[in-house]
Amino acid sequence: MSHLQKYSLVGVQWFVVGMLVLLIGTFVTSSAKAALYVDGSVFSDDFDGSTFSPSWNVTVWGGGACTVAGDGTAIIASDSPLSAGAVLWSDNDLLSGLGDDYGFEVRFKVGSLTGENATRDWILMQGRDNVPASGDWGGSWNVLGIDFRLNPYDDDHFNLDWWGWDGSSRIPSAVASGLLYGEWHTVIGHRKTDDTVDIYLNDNLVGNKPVIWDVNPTVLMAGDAAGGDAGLVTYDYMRVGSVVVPEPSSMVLTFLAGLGLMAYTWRRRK
Ligand SMILES: [Ca+2]
Ligand SMILES: [Ca+2]
Repeated sequence: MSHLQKYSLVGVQWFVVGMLVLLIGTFVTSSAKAALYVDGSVFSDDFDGSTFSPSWNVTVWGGGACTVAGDGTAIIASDSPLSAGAVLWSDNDLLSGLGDDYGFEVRFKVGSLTGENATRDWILMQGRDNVPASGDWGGSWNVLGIDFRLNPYDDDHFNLDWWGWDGSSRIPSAVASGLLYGEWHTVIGHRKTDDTVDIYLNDNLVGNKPVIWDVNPTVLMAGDAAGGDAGLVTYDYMRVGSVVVPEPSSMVLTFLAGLGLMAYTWRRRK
């Protein structure tokens, strides 16, 4: 083998090693990005089985319905008329003792949404201080901590909003616009020690809001509680607990493994 052929072969080997390291690094980086999640240590419901978790109270009226579909999902429906209602709300102390670093996560799919006005919106996942009594939304209650809402955008899309009607004609603010009906979406709210909430939509950070009233909630709630809206939303799961943030250590390990591989190749060549 001539010197020229030998050097050419060495070049190919280094190129292959370099490409391998690059590929593995890219794979690890992309999979690490998707790993942010809420562990469900405070509350978790995957809607398996045929009945709701005993932590939920179910209230429907005017033709609304809350059902466990038997395929690991829950369906909350108030398609028609607008005056129909359907809500899940937890026992009053479900979320007691959350501390100042916790998260909410929900995976859901929207079938339809109708809103009569800007203040009437679908409650995707919300914190409260209490729910007075079954079917009675008057009395003393407050939206606290975190409040994700859904509103219609056009025939095929909806908006993810923050902090909707709370007894004072509050208009929710849009966090993300133009989400597709019929597709699964995952929303995470990470309440941090700086008293703000990082909002993630499908693994992307899309907003940061102050903790509502700077107070932690004790009640969890979801659905249509208003006369001026309607909809059909399928829930895959809801979780409350610690936010697990991906660690960069896997990147470092990949880099070290790449270095080791190169050193081994170099030693064999000598
Ligand atoms: Ca309604
Ligand atoms: Ca599920």
